[in-house]
Amino acid sequence: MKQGGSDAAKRAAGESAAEAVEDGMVVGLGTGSTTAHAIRAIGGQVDAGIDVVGVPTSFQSRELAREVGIPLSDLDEVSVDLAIDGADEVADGDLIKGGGAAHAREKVVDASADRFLVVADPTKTADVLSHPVPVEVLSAARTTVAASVRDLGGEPTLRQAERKDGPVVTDNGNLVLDCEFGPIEAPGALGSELAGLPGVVEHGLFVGLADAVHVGGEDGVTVRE
Ligand code: ABF
Repeated sequence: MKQGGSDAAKRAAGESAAEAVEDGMVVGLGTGSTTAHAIRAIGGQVDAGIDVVGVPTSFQSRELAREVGIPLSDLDEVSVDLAIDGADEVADGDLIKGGGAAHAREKVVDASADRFLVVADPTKTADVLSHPVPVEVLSAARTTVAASVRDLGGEPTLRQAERKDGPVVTDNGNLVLDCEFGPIEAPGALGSELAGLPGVVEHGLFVGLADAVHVGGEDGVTVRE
């Protein structure tokens, strides 16, 4: 995951996107350190009296939202007006996500939202997507999916836990293959190929889903619609 961005840039992006939250909204709460700034800002809005319900995308975002006092629900009960979420890489509004292994739930929530805002620092932006694509797979499918990824021209690596004592296991109980494809000139086509492989739960290519990208920087925030 690209993590070179400053905390100030991440904060600027997160707080900028949180300004789009309005009284009465249901807000999708993404995952990662940039979105965490948005969640804290929304918590401040709740403290100030705004009526908001959050739909978390991960254990991490659920815990933070609880900590800052955002009432929570899920997609069985509510529909999302606005989702705010981070990315590992952004190019022309398309994203690679999943550095936190939460991209399956993130995609469900982000894609369901009436409006989806991406929050990022300048180190995440690129002309062409080229970050490894995280692919969440059923444990039983890790070898067959890895072979299919190689057939598609990619190089898969099973994501290991930071302590190196075993693989990363997602909130859904699955494994993650980080798939290096080099520059991805046709992310929609690659996403369709990956989605069609038996045993793939979800991949981290988010194509055509974002409505705007808030990029924080030294001189303020640039919003790319
Ligand atoms: C989630 O967190 C992911 O989909 C993405 O991989 C990551 C971004 O984290 P950060 O904002 O900490 O760079 O949004």
